[in-house]
Amino acid sequence: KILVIGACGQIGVELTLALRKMYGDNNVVASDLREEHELLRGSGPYVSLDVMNKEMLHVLVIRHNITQVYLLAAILSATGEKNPLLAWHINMQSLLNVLDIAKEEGLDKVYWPSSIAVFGPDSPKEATPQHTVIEPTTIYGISKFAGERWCEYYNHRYGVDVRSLRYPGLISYKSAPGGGTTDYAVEIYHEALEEGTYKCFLSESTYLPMMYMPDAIRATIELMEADSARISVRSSYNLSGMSFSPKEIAGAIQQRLPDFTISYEPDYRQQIAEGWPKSIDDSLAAKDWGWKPEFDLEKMTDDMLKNLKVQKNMQ
Ligand code: VAH
Repeated sequence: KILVIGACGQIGVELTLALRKMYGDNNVVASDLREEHELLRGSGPYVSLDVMNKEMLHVLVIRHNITQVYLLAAILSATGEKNPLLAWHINMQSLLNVLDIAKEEGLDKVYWPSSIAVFGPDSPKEATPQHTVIEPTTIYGISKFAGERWCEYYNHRYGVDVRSLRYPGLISYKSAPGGGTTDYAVEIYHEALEEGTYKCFLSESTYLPMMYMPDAIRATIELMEADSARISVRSSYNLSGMSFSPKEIAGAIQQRLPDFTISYEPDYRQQIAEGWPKSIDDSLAAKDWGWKPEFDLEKMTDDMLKNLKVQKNMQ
């Protein structure tokens, strides 16, 4: 059975639904600190879990016959800068709890997301390679890079089959983003429909690596389904979907909603974004397990606006 930790988060909701579709509702136990997300209600078993409580997690793994864990609970980049020590503690201890229980219980597989936030100002900005200078400058990025090192250590030393992806900024309509620097790319679609205008907290030409959630979910499942012998990276794979700037996503929206307007008021998140790559080289993911994104900015914008209109009961 699969346990999803952080199942009510932006990735967790969609990953839980996708895993339930693939493996059967009752074979995927969803858990979170928060109460069950409305989209999950009635779709399968749900338990309240604080992943920082190792004993509670261990009991849950045994009681539910868990064989795989997807750990999605984390404090993201923008929130992390407001409380660095808490972000470090939560992001690291949650991972160490899961890795150690995976080792003790001989779990089949563990999934844990890293992020393009591991790269810092000194990493190459374009087509950032899998192996390069990595000096993260946010606590979120530092915790993700340290977590990658722990994943590789538990794999090499104890044989834990842990797999990871360095997600770009993720865009989705089913669940809200959780306090990241790339959240503007989700907010802009909601505001375009509700207000007709959006005040962007990044400057207009801030290029960032991004991905539509359906691609991110498919990448996660394809990685986890791949034959273990094909996995050559046990820290975390670079993963790429598309890259765009606020100006470009605003332009794509204006093509569909001509009256939409955007203004720019960069805040503290501008500096975080400027430390990250503009684009990512994910050729190793393509080579090892056949990764190929399907959504570009145009296709994503059509899908986001179509689904948000339904969600907001608009024509
Ligand atoms: C964040 N959405 O902004 C996350 C992600 C690459 C960005 O890690 O913190």
